[in-house]
Amino acid sequence: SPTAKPKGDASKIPAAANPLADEPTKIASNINYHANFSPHFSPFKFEPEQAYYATAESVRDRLIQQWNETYLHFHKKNPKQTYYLSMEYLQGRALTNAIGNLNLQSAYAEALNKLGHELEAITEQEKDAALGNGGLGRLASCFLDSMATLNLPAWGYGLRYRYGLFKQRIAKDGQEETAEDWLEKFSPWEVVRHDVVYPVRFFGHVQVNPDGSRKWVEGEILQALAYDVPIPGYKTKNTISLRLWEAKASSQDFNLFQFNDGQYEPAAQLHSRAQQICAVLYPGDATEEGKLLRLKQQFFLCSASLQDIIFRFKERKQGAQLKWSEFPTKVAVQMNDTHPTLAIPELMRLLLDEEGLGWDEAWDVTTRTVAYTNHTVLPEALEKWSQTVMWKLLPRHMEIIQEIDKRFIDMVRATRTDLESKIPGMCVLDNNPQKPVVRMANLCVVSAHTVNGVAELHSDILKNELFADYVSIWPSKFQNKTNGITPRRWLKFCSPELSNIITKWLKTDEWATNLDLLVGLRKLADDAKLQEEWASAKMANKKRLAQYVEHVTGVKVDPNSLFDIQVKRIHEYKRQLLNILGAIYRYKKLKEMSPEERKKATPRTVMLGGKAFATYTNAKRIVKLVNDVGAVVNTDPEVNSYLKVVFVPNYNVSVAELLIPGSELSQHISTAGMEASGTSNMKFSLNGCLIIGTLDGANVEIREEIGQENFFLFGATADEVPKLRKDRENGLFKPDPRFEEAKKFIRSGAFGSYDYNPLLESLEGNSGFGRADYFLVGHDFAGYLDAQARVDEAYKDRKKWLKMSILSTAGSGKFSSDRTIAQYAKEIWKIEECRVP
Ligand code: NBG
Repeated sequence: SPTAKPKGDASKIPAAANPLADEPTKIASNINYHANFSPHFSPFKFEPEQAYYATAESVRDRLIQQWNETYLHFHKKNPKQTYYLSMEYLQGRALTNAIGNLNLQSAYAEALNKLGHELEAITEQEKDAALGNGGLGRLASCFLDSMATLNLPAWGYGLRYRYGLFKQRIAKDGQEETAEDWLEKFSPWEVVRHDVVYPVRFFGHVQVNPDGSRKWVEGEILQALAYDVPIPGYKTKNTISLRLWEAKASSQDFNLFQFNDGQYEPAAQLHSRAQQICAVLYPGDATEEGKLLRLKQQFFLCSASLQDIIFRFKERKQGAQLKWSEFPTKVAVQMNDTHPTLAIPELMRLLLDEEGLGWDEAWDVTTRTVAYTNHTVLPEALEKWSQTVMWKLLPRHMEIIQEIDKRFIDMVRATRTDLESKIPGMCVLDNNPQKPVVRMANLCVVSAHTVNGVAELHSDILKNELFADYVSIWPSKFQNKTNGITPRRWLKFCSPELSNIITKWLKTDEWATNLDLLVGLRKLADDAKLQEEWASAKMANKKRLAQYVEHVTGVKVDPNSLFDIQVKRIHEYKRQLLNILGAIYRYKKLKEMSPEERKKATPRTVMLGGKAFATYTNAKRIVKLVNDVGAVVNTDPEVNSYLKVVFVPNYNVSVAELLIPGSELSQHISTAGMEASGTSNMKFSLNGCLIIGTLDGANVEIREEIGQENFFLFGATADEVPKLRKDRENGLFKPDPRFEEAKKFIRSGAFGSYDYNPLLESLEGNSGFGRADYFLVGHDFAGYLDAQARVDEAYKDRKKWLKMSILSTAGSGKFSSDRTIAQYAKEIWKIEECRVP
């Protein structure tokens, strides 16, 4: 068992390299080998940190072995392969996942015991790889896990940011950000490929050759160097790659003459500019510099990846004649949102200018290769790049984009006169002289063979609203692919207690790769014995979480209270404000009750967590408010056994792995129509947590799957939202008195003297969008409180609650990312399994 107390002594275990060791004694020797001979630490120390690195390296040995076999197998079979292009991956920790996928959990636990360590403590040493912001990045990581597990020929490409998503600390004035140094020592999970290097150009100009062909020349050239992170599939040999690019300058770019002359900084100018490219994830883009850097990052990813893809296409021809028309039968490129849109003009440029294809042929190849996933309809998140900046940085690409746009407009004029008036909104370039921009989503829709949304409701909104005009031209281009999550990380490994119970009652552990099997729990949901086991697993997870909460916040929470959790990026549309206003109202009512009345209340622990973008002022005010409310409520002896409000700092993948298994209720309460899908809703539901939520994103489908009687629904629907907003602007909205009461309570100074007026005004007068309560917190408040009252009632009936909890898990089969990825493979990429024998 992984929790057996360590009794071993590393000095008694011989050090021997053996990457394929799979029984405890040999694994221990292999770990010891790394502890002694890897060049990172002094050999005489074997503290948990060294033990972690040595353990990780021993696992990596095996993964490299499997990675090599997989690469060779793909090379030999030469199947069509998918390349997933994403600016973000939220990988989290890798050790538990890797040994779990390799099915070596107990062997490693025992090996570490022999060496005097405990696996659980060792895994805690690992830093989170947070190369992403939120759901979009975590989705990409779940997808990689499923691609490997389904034995698909598929890879991910991304950037190797030096600093990932910032670390969040809660100080007196609210959130503070510090750099997250995930590479501080080194990452044992990456393998640098010194032989995989491509030049990437910026700036320069277009040169016209005597034969009329065009070429992008001069400017500055940086080198893209590949780092491979091996991604093991679950119970399969297939191990795929997440290839991350790092920017470097070459040695010729170092001006030795200048350096010897004492001009140290100019001498290494290009080196320092190269370092900037991959320095941080999503740098703030409020400044011109910031924008240019972000655009450089995007192009860097696209150019390096496409050169690598083309290289592999040629390599795998193995002497046969090169036929470009076959490229789309070997290559599928998936663009994760518009961030990698430059893959389109870059592929066109490589085909036109480097490979000498004609426009029609190059366009045919490109459009049959690329597909686009949209992840948001929020206008401020739809990328638009300044044409001026683009002309400067990527002059040849701008020529190509202009030509794509011109041909699109010509085609519409020639075939669809009825759409003439729609052209200004549909075309790629917005030539408004004040602010000429390139609309990246339009470029994607015009060029991709398939466009998909990430939940049914979201895909419908794309088809009926955002992209409606294109649908009439290309009706079959648009698809839905409801998001999913990997059941390995998000149930099997993060909640072994619950997993074991599920395996025991279903009499199989196959649910980990065939999540639909969970439906077998439905007929058992009333079983008193199962309910008791279920409750005890939940309690164990709640206790573990309570310990963690106390450790990071100092607040003691009662595992017997209802654990109510909302964790996600802080954003007004996600409505953490609705949650905290509800908690404030609850607090006020508890205060007003007599001690007798209070005894009837359902005790709650409300936990919130999430990072606010550093320059998003209202989001930061919300963080501050939650913390201020917590400070008052948690120290109020009259009510604090009935209500606690905790802000869990620095929410990330590892923290999620603790929170989700310990949750009983979670909040997914965005304004309907605004959350494209949500994926944590799926993780909570899979872990037997009930949802209070709106009819938004994937909530709609979750509710369908688990049954409406097991879902606490409230709020306006997406259809109703536009009219409600109008009514609100026209002064037709009558707020529920409870809403007024909660706001007034804040204004009374009950939670301190911080100026909450700007935040409260966003619910009344002018919000950041120039419209009153754009997110309809006021409108939905009453329904929200009523739904919460239903939660309180339901929780009092323990049997009923446990049944609902079991039914949540039972109904979550659809939300496996294995299902999602199988659909992408079949319906968009047209790729097939390629299993390593
Ligand atoms: C996010 C949506 C989420 C969705 C994830 C993954 C962006 C641009 N979009 O609702 O807000 O779950 O993408 O699809 O980050």
